[in-house]
Amino acid sequence: TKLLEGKKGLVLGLANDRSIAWGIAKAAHDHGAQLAFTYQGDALLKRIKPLIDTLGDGTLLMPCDVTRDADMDATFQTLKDTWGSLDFVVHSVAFSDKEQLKGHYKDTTRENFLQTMDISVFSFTDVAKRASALMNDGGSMITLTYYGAERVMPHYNVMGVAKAALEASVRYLAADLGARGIRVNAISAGPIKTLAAMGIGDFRYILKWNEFNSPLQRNVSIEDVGGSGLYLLSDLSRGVTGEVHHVDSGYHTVG
Ligand code: 0WD
Repeated sequence: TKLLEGKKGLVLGLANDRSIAWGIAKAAHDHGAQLAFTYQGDALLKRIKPLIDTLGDGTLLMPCDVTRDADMDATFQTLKDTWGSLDFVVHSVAFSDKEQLKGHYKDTTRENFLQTMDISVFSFTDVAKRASALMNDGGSMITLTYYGAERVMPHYNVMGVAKAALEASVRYLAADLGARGIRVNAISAGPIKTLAAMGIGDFRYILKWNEFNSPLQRNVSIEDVGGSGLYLLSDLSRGVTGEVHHVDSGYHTVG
């Protein structure tokens, strides 16, 4: 059976075929979902258009920098005009100056702290508010987080602080939207070699460390995250909200 047949979902944060967003989008598409994607700027369009084309007709593609209200307004207006309603959201967006994803957390600047929080935390709250307005029959929203929210990880710094705030937002949003049958959860993914991850200091070492030390003795793939994303987006997880679900080969149990 197709778990998302007849459902319509918005995916934010697709940069290329290594993106976690792509792993989740593929799983959702395989299970019958109709998808809309946003991309951050024209530079990304060239890379993601061929990916989107593999999903067939009816897929929407819209430019959207999540820090710009005008872009967010336009994105949700298009969704409203084209689809009229929405069933799920995948938020897979984060950013911090890579000069500050190494060295010490204490050296984070005010400017980068605020930008990191704006793109990586507030954007999910903003999207949740706007998307929930289009969810007439319940819904499911997921965002992506990392273990650096719970424990100090080398070089993760301000992004760890942002992910802690993101995880807290998941709980508050779950409480705000639960009465309408809208569920809000996070996936805490293990390290995966993506564009964003390559900006983190010593990332290759972190990958090796997780591979050797996690219970499953391997790193996770975007397909692994896709499977768990599918569960959280579908009715299989209808009793689950406000949860941070670890898809990390079990690393959080030992690390
Ligand atoms: O190890 C990893 N890769 C993990 C990633 C482990 C655990 C969690 N995550 C999280 C990330 O923090 C992020 O929230 O998963 C999410 C997706 O990240 P990804 O798939 O690892 O990375 P990537 O493919 O680069 O997608 C993130 C995208 C950006 O890519 P770049 O590399 O260009 O920064 O987020 C988008 C952008 O496309 N993005 C924005 N989108 C709209 N407006 C903005 C913005 N202002 N800034 C970044």
